[in-house]
Amino acid sequence: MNQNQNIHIIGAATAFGQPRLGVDLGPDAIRYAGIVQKLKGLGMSVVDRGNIRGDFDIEAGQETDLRDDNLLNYGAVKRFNTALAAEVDGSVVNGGFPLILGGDHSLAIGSLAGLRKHYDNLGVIWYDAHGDLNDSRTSPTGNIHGMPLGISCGFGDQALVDLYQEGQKVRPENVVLIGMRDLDEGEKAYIKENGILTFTMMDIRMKGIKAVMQEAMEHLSDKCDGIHLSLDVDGLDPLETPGTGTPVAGGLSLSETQLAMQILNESGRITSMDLVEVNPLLDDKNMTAEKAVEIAACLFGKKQL
Ligand code: NNH
Ligand code: MN
Ligand code: MN
Ligand code: MN
Repeated sequence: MNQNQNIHIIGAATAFGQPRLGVDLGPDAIRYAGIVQKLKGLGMSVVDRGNIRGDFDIEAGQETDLRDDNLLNYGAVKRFNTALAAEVDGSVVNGGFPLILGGDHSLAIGSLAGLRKHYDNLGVIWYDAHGDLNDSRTSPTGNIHGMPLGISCGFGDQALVDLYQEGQKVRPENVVLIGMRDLDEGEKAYIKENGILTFTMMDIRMKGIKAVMQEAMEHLSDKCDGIHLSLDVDGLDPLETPGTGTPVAGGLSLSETQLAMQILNESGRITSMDLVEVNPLLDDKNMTAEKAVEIAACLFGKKQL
């Protein structure tokens, strides 16, 4: 990344967006896997701004209040993301590249809300098995981690849409979906209605990840004033990243992801990143956090030779 080497690590220790505990330990798992040393070793300046924890009650265990309107842990998600948005906003104010470690993907509501203060035409690359474009009516689960991109596009619960700053944070035409293979029916309809540029796994198998990443950047480069990468580790195949709550077979390999990150690095256009859904309690030897560190390293310029 040539334009901003001042990385601010923000630990988003949330599990509120889904029912499985342990994903709130993701940020520390990624730290234990050595992210700070790895990025410093690439010549980056790295400041660890610690964790945002929200009002998680470890003794009581997680409250799982599924509201009648199909939004799990609604209040906790809203409070958590308001705090995260302020932290991300502050990071950009201070000249940082926000690197948000998760934590479940509902945290993207907060990261995109904080970024909105600084970008009028933010591009978003959503690297995931899922579209995260549900709202409470289309969601099969009520889990808000399946909704953050829809909410950020202005679709869904109004208080979440208006979080931190009123209205839509991202335009659907500035979104690119990569790695899709488990889209719910409502999400498929939303993608078609809004013409979101989408690369399913089948598209990636047909075209190759290099062409897909180039098309994604061509779509965003000219019109966007910043580009946010939101990378859910379940975009990779579960053989590579088993420590995640909703694995889906048939995903991207580590090697394809390394190449994708290298292309983004060479573009010099990525201005922030979420690295999410690492759950060390579902893992074998912190393998998924280690892959997460490798992915981040490639985004920041790690080369094989
Ligand atoms: N689409 C499903 C839902 O809305 C699964 C979402 N799970 C994710 N998204 N991990 O990335 O509940
Ligand atoms: Mn996912
Ligand atoms: Mn599904
Ligand atoms: Mn996701």
